[in-house]
Amino acid sequence: MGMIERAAQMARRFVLPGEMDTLAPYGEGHINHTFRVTLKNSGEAVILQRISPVAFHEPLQVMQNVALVTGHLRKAVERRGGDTKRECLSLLPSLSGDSCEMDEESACWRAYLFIPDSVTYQRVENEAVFREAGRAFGRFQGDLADLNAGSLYETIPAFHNTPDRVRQFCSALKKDSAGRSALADSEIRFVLERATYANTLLRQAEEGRLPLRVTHNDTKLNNVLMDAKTGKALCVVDLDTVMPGLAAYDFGDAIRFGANTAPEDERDLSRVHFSEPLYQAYLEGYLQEAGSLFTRAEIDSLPIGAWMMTYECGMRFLADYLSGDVYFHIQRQDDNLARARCQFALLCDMEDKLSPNLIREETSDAK
Ligand code: ADP
Ligand code: GN1
Ligand code: MG
Repeated sequence: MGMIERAAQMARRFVLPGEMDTLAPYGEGHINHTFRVTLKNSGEAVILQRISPVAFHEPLQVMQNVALVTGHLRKAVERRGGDTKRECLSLLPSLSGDSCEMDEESACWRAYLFIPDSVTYQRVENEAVFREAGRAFGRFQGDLADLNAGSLYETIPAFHNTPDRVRQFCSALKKDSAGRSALADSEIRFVLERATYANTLLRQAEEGRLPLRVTHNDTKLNNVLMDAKTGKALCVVDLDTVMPGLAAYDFGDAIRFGANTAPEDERDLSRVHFSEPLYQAYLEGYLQEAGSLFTRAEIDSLPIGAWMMTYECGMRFLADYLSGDVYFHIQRQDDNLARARCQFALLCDMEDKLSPNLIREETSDAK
């Protein structure tokens, strides 16, 4: 059975707010399979998703986290008199009253109400959009500040544990299961040369210098919905990786994607630059909403987060290339290599432009 047919079959197992009309793939996520379902005689639509079993080994735990987090965010929206249909995600129950359904291949499916009159940007078009994304993730952080981090499952263990990612990279390199390591010689060296810095954030956290918070952990621009009319941030989506983490992860991952002057998979590396104005715009929006929560050490850790998430993500793309593209969706055979190259070009520019902040960190570490 093809994926669309399977999706149509699974859609019928949820309580939809109308009769299904059309169903089509939706969005540009790299992990889950997402579909938009339109309904007959209804202005409403539904987002149907197959959670990736490769990425998430315990989908029921993912769904428990999602239910807890969406419930908590809904209360925050209610408290500020917001619109709960558009400013937070609404899970739809299945016919058997559960939050998800398993298909015949044991993959887990769920459904959300489609948030109307919203847009997602695949690229930062200007500083205002990125500042608004910063506000959205800052607000998200603030709204979840009173949720006990211990009540959440770790849906992908050690997700942003960069030294662990280095070990996984070395193991993929050793296996070389797709026989591609000779094609990525300089990129492999690039990763290994920087491996000694992989522990910087984690060490600060382990020493109690950075607090663990409830973080999103996948703060790509296309995980924020904006109001199609006003351009204001509406709702943060893609909650599968919400778990305990550092503010630097959320800040850093957003910067990795959005402060790049080129798309994440740009092949012409002369177009790839780290934009300081975009970095500042996101920082402003983020701190406007969440700055009062943060300690001095946390604020100082944000540029390190930008470096770390760019390094880590490039290394993850390269590891997946070496393993034969088992994790990230691809269109072309060498997409993961192109994505890794792009992250590394960005990292080099970041090292030039952010170095005063990175060096300050090294010096204060030495004390
Ligand atoms: P993935 O994990 O594959 O990235 P996402 O949960 O981010 O999946 O969904 C993919 C895209 O679908 C998002 O980038 C966003 O554009 C859109 N989307 C997700 N949920 C909703 C929703 N409830 N309403 C409208 N659009 C949504
Ligand atoms: C994946 O699901 P999506 O496309 O928003 C990945 C992120 C990477 C990102 C790179 C669960 O995000 O960690 O940074 O691709 N999500 C997961 O584009 O691995
Ligand atoms: Mg996504």
